[in-house]
This record gives sequence, C-alpha cells and structure tokens, in this order.
Amino acid sequence: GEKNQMVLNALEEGRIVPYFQPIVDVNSGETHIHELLMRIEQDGRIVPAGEFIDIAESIGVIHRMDYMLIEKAFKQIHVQGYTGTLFINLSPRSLIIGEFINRIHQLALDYEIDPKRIVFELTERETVSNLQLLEKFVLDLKMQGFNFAIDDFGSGYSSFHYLKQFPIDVIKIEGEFIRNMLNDDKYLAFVKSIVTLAKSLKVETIAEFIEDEAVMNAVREQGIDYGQGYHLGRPAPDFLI
Ligand code: G
Ligand code: G
Ligand code: G
Ligand code: MN
Ligand code: NA
Repeated sequence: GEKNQMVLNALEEGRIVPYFQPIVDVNSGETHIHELLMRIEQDGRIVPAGEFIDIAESIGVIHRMDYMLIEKAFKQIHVQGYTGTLFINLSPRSLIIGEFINRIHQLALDYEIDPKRIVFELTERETVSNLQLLEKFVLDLKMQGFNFAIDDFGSGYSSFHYLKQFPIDVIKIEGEFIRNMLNDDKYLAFVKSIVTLAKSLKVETIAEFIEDEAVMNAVREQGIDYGQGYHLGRPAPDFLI
C-alpha cells in the first residue's frame, strides 16, 4: 500500500535519519548516554518510528534501515566527537542475519567506536522465529565487547527468558509501569520487584517515560540508576551535551 511505498522510497533515497534522546544518571544528573531512534524525513516532516517500524518489519527491509541508521549515527558520533554511550534498538529480524553483525562490527572499526560504548536493546515487540540463532548472534556480539539491554522489560511474555538466556547488562523498565507507579500500587509493586531482581543480578536499571518531576523523584527513591523521558529530554537530531 501507500505506507509500504513511503518506507521503500525513504530507504531508497536515504531519508532515514538518526534522533537521539538523553538517558540521565538520576543521582548525578549527568547525561553521557543517549538512545538512538529512527526517523524518516518526509516532505519537511519528521516521521517517528512508531508510524513505520511494523511496516518495515513486515515488508522485510528493517535490517537495511537499521544498518543505514547505525552507519549515519556512528558517522555523526565520530564527526561531533561524542564520547558517551549509545543505546541502539535492533529488530531481532536484523540480528539474525549473519552478515549484519559482521557489518556492525566493521562500522565500529571504521568510525573508531569502542563496542563497550554500544548497548543493543532487545525487545519482544516481534516474536522471534529462531531463538537459537538470535542467541548465537547475541553471544558473538557480546564477545566483541558490545552490551545488551532488554527494552520494555515486563511488557512481554519472554522478559525472564531473555534475562536467563542472554548476557544482559541493563533492564529498561516498561514505561507504563513508571508512568503509573505513583497512582497505582500494583505498578509500584512491579517496579520494586524489577529493581530487586536487577540488583541481585547486578544488572543496571533505566526508567522510561519520565514525564514529570514527581515521577523523577519516585524513580530516584526506588533506587533506579537512570531515567529517560520527555521531562528529561526529547529525541533530537543532535546530542544534547
Ligand atoms: O521513536 P518512537 O517512539 O516512534 O519508537 C517507536 C518504536 O520504534 C519503539 O518500539 C522503538 O523501540 C522502535 N524503534 C525506534 N527506533 C528504532 C530503530 O532504529 N530500529 C528499530 N528496529 N526499532 C526502532
Ligand atoms: O520501545 P522504545 O522504548 O524503544 O520506545 C522509545 C520511544 O518512546 C521513543 O522513540 C520516544 O518517542 C518515546 N518516548 C520517550 N520518552 C517518552 C515519554 O516520556 N513519554 C512518551 N509517551 N513517549 C516517550
Ligand atoms: O513536541 P513534539 O512534536 O516532539 O511532540 C510529539 C508528540 O508527543 C505529540 O503528539 C505530543 O502530543 C506528544 N507529547 C508531547 N509532550 C508529551 C509528554 O510530555 N508526554 C506525552 N505522553 N506525550 C507528549
Ligand atoms: Mn528503546
Ligand atoms: Na522501551
């Protein structure tokens, strides 16, 4: 349909653009971490990923878009001299293409980016057809020094499976839990249990969707390490440093 063509044209014409959202250390306030977010530039408008990622996955071009975005982001990091850490969303569909991880490793070499500064976010948004293959490639990347986070932790069926099976460094707590933790004790209980779990596994935590100061304070009180959300900084085409 029309949307498929929009995505294909954007890819063909190189209109996939990187946006960066800050991830803030809740204790020090330091911002040396950003999440890379995909956008399409379309007739002077910036189209957010939520409007086209599903389509890109279903028509089988997400790995090409992920690759193009990562190349542009690495180039920008190199040119701007950004020294922080970058979180990168990857569709499992991209990861299970063997050639993909070799090319990512090569990009890191080309743009002189230490894999230790890269954290790949795994999500459960899409069911993974070949978990064994995914595990193999995650371990390969981990061996090269790249890190891994579970995105939207708590929202899906396989959060615990990912935690058990993959070498996870960071848990990003589902935004819905954070957003509701102050007005619903059930969500607060979820958050508390995730923080306890993370601490006992020595995994760091990030709270998503922090939209006001009250939630930011609650996040700090619960012992969560990092925060992200419109209250702290919106996605932008440049690093907010
Ligand atoms: O940025 P936005 O709120 O539109 O993100 C919507 C969804 O798209 C989120 O689930 C996010 O993880 C995903 N997403 C954002 N950027 C990328 C990307 O670069 N690659 C992939 N595969 N998914 C992304
Ligand atoms: O699934 P994932 O966590 O990758 O989705 C990230 C997306 O969530 C970002 O692209 C951004 O557009 C959106 N986002 C980031 N911070 C906030 C926030 O505080 N509130 C809301 N509603 N969305 C946010
Ligand atoms: O301001 P901007 O163009 O980045 O807004 C993008 C979208 O995010 C708009 O649809 C807007 O309504 C929504 N938005 C802006 N601020 C917030 C916020 O603090 N929380 C949430 N949930 N959505 C927001
Ligand atoms: Mn994410
Ligand atoms: Na998330």
